Amino acid sequence: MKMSMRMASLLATVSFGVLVAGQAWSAESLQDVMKRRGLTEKDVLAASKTYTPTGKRDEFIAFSSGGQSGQVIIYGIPSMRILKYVAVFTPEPWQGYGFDDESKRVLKEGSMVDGREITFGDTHHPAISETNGEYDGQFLFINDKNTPRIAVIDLKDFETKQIVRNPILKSEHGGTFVSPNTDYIIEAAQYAAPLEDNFVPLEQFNEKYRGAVTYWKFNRAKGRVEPENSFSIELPPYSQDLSDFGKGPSDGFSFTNSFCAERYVGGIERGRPPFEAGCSAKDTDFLHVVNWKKAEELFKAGKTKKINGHAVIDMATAAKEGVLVLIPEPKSPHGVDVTPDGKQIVVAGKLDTHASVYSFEKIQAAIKAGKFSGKDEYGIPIIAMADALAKQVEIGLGPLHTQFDSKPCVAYTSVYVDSQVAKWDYCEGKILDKMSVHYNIGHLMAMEGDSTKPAGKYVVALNKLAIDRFNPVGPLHPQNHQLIDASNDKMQLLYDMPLPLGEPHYAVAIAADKLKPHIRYPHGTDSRTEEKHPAAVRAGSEHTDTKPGKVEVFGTVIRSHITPEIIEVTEGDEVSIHLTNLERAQDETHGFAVSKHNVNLSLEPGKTASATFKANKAGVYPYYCTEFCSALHLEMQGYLLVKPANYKSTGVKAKEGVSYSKADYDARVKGNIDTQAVIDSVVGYITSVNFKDFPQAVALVEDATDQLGFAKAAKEKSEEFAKKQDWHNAALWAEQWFQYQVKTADIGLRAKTYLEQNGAKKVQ
Ligand code: RUQ
Ligand code: CUA
Repeated sequence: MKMSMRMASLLATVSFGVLVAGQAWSAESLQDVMKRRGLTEKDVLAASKTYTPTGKRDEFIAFSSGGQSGQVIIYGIPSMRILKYVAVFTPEPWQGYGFDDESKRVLKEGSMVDGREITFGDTHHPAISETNGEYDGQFLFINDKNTPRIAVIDLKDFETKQIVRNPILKSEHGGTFVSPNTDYIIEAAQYAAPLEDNFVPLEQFNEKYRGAVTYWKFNRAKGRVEPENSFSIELPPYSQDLSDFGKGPSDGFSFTNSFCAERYVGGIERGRPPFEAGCSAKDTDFLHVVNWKKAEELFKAGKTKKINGHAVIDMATAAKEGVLVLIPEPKSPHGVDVTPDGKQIVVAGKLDTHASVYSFEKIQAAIKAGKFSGKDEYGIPIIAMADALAKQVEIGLGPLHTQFDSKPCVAYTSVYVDSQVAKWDYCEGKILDKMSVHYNIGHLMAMEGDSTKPAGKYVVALNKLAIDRFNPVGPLHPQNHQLIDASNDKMQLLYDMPLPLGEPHYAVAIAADKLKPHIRYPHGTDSRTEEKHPAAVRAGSEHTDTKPGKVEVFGTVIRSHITPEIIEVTEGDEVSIHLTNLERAQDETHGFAVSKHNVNLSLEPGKTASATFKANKAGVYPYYCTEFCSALHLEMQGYLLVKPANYKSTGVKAKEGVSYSKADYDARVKGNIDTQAVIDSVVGYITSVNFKDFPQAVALVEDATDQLGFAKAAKEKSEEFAKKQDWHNAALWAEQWFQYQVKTADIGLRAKTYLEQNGAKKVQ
């Protein structure tokens, strides 16, 4: 009776990973459902283009700015299922970001400003690393508009590895954009300010306030930005906006537009009309054309000055050496987007109904011929608009950003005021289709739509307002990303996805098969340095170092216990807990949280992470695993005992809650022998097939073998106690032996199911 219950519990446990989906079909027909839910045929067609059955994957993966959340949002296309938020500029407890020592170091690189800790970021433009102008899926970069800085995310594990603060900007917007081989990442200023960190009165705006564009050098092999090899170009105080790198024929150049070339300074309380009036008064602003290859030469030749330790090419040098020219562009432009062939540059203006298409060939010809219409007040040569423009196309009210299709000459432009996406031909200069979106679209994203090889198929409208699209959740509404089928001549709206985490500005989407992330780390990895963690340990070598005032724990986690289970320290000690997750199986993450100490680690398979804190108050603090990792997840627990400074043990002996007899011991052993038979049959199956050809199964088998080894050690301990006729401890160790068996069987059965479902073959 007892035994069968234990077997039942074993089977209940192991069925965790083995459930095969197979719900019965309801009796309703498609017509019934359409009628009941009020769906049209068009709705059902749209649903069938985005619905992704369980177990099926998406074709594209989108990386969206998380706006004010300071994070990156990742979702799949066409399912629009959110897959992850990557913590970047803001602490995020689930990933342990800003809670473990390792990520705190990354976050601190960019968060300490003049003694103030910045825990907010305003992300705008993500960029995927490129090789020859095509997305390569290795790295993602993103900027913070508010505290100018950029971050590097490694797409091997989707973690933020580096944050670099801009040493001269006080505000930025036009980042991040990568050069065709990701040698440089652009970060361009927005609101002009002195490049030094001092106070300068606004009355000296024209003379002392400046914009700039920074070219961050990226070292691909190291996966890090190199500030010492990076430089900036000083720019006039024109409120620079978005930027883009040239490609193909325009490789070596970059383009940055601007929106307040009037250099107007508002001040409502000083009786002046607001910024919005003065900044939109003139008919044109300036497109900045930068020969960055030439600028790089100047930088390498030392023709720079240092501001806050950072190399800056001043405007006079930039103008004299032909690094910088200006071209008028219509009224308050926003997006500047280079066509996939690199021959043209599309600029769209918020207050102009046209998209202006500039010809790079014409720009080059004007520069070569020295054909300038004059200079601006800072001595920078200006090319007349007519000498650079290829055409202007009437798009609608408030065109903003442009993305490109896989079909030649086809572009999509977001139209903010009209709340539309316009599909148009930039070679012929004609509109092909228009579609309404909901509402007030900012950026839009085509698949790989700013690379040299756009993939077509879908466009996503990143709408600024949702208004009435979703169930109301209070005055603050989610954002609305709308998926559009762009594979036919006419665009079709497929799906509305609410995004409730900040206001995403730009997003980029890459073919999913270009991403090859790890499923586990090599044992004991510090994920932020990507090196072996100095505090990593293996099973059996866990230990604690106690020095006056400092306790350091070197522990492990594995289903379903934390080693150590009791940590004793003295009030006032600094405590560092380093934990290594010994698991190799996919998705076997453990968490680690300590009551009342603001500690939460995320320990993915193979990772080592640390928490350092002050145990400043005597007391009893439970700690536990925060990921539901196994049937005995709740038992994955322990105690941090913080003893008062001069605590003396009272010598009290613990009384057990329950005590076990020889009969209990015998029953457990009998059950364990039966369980072993189950395990043997699973092992028999696995070794009878070619499991070694399946890396995922191999990882599971390795984990199962570990657990079986632990089972053996627990069995030996139980037998030792039995020899001494200490039946209580013998029964407890026999129980632990069983627990290891359960885990072995659980992992083994997952491997078996995986092998069966993936066509493993019998071997002789
Ligand atoms: S944007 S406001 Cu890219 Cu249109 Cu940031
Ligand atoms: Cu480990 Cu829950």
